Amino acid sequence: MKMKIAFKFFSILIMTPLFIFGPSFYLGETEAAETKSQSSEQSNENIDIKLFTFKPETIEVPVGTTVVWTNSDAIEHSVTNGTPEKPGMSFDSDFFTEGQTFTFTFDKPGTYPYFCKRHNSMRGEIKVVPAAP
Ligand SMILES: [Cu+2]
Repeated sequence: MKMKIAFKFFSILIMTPLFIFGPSFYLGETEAAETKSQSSEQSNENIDIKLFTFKPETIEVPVGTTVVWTNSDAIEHSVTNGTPEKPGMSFDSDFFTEGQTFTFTFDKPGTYPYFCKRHNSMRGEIKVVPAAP
């Protein structure tokens, strides 16, 4: 009988540190996961289309950024990848009018020139750089 009681106490002695340290281990993992999700958080950049101009014309963004173009002219424009001489394949909003927006998320680093299909002098450029570590 005495041996049985001693064994009970012994097992409590072993279990206690698990109860004390167990949760803190889990907390550590949770913090790491939160930090990771914060660093890969995606952001938005806004470009205004006004008076036949993309404003700003050139921006540099980290990969994963979503760019939102808003047409503020009372006339249709497009946001088309490439140049009038050599259209690209990445994106083409087609024509959209005042108050409407076009949204595109840049998932790969690179330089993305773009233009308006109706007004070929309207040009812009998105430079996508690798995300900060
Ligand atoms: Cu235009």
